[in-house]
Amino acid sequence: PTSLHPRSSEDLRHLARACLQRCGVAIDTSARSTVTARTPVTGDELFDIPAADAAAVGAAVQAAHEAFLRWRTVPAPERGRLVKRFGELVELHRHDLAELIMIEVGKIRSEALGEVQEMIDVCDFAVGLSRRLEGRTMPSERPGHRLMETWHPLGVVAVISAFNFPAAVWAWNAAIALVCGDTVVWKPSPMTSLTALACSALLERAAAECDMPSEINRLVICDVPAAGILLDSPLVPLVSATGSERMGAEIAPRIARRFGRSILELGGNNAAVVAPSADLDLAVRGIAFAAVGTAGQRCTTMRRVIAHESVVDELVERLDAAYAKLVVGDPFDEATLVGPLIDGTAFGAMRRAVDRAVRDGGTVVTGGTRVDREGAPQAYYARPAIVRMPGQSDIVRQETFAPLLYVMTYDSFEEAVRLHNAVPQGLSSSIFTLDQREAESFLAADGSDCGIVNVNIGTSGAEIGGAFGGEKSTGGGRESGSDAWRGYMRRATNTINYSSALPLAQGVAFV
Ligand code: UN1
Repeated sequence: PTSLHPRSSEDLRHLARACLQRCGVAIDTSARSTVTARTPVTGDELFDIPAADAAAVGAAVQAAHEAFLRWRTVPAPERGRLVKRFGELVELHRHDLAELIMIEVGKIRSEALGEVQEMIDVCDFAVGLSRRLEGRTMPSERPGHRLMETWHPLGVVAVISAFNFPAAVWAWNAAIALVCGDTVVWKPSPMTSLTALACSALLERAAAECDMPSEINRLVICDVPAAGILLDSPLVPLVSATGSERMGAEIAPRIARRFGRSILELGGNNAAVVAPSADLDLAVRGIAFAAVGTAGQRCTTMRRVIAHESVVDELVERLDAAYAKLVVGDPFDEATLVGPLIDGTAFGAMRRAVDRAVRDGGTVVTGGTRVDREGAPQAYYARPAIVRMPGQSDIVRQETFAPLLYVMTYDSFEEAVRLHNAVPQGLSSSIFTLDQREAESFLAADGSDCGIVNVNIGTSGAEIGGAFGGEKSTGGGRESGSDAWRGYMRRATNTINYSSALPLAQGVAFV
């Protein structure tokens, strides 16, 4: 798939430029204000790319709004044609996008390709959806009347995405928004601008090939103050944002103040309950992937295990053995399973969390230490950590965005559910059990309080066909599949009178 096997920052620079070029990105080197692309693989800077100032963000919103005024009347299946072409181009450039993700996020190839696959999948989903944005009809209480609802495009959708899924999260939002007749302004994480440039260029090419306006998607690589325009502009009816709980708490009231809508995907503190009957082979593999995949930097990453007292020792022993085999290192090495953390701040947070957990009475089973990469002092590789905890202390109740797994124990099933739900976040959850009563109870109204509840698989790696998102401090938003599209449209309720009388609802008599 690649002719290059990068090692040095110079190799990565070269590869990034080649991928960008193949995706049709021309970097304007004359720009006044810039951001610097960087790679966590070596910790070095790559090169500068142009950044948008507040005026440019305002102009992008205006352009996307004007495009929306035309786009909303393009028939939905026609809009689907554009998304279909975009999906084909993503498929064609699958390796270019994956390599940019490897360079900018440090994902291993298989996971980077998986992220690109998620983009292709959501395009497929959106294309089908473009022929079925269906509304309901309801019986009217009045004779000769009909009651129905129609779903209309909403307007400009601002997509604010995080570094960890630099392409797929935008694609979930953009593919659905576009078939819904919305246009998009995308503010990516400044850490993953190159991937954003490549994705946007491919969508722009799809638009040109389909004879559709390129302003249906505007990329704004900008700082936080400039992005404020997306939060405050009345031309942006919906902001779909992925990031920290802190970010969500700042932006949600600001958007609400102008009665804008938001779809929030914030922190997760995802757990697995491991019951006495669990198939431990499955549990060990499921937990290991969910806890250390993407170096623990998914919002769905498993951060807690709540294991029954009768299985905890064997489980921890087997997890320890599985962790010992994990190759931590350069994501371009085929053998690597755990790439770098995004930066030194992330590693610092992991270290502090481990130390705090130990002060709270925890015991480190494995990991938590830095793995040095020779000649790359700014690259932060870490051995994934497992810490056994006597209880769910404050640090366990927080999301630390790193491969750090806390293991606690339970005695009764009720206690497991109670512990499970006693965190602020509510994104993803799972139970490993062969006991149907327990599985069903975990899925029930008084079971897991998360937006995603799994049985006998881990917490991460959701398919695009379902609605993705979570409750409580995770923010309540839903993206991607199922009927999440409704969040990207406005609903009109229509009453049509086809009689020659004018009966009033609720039997009201008037003139
Ligand atoms: C995220 O980490 O922001 O379920 C998204 C998963 C992926 C998406 C994660 N499909 O792990």
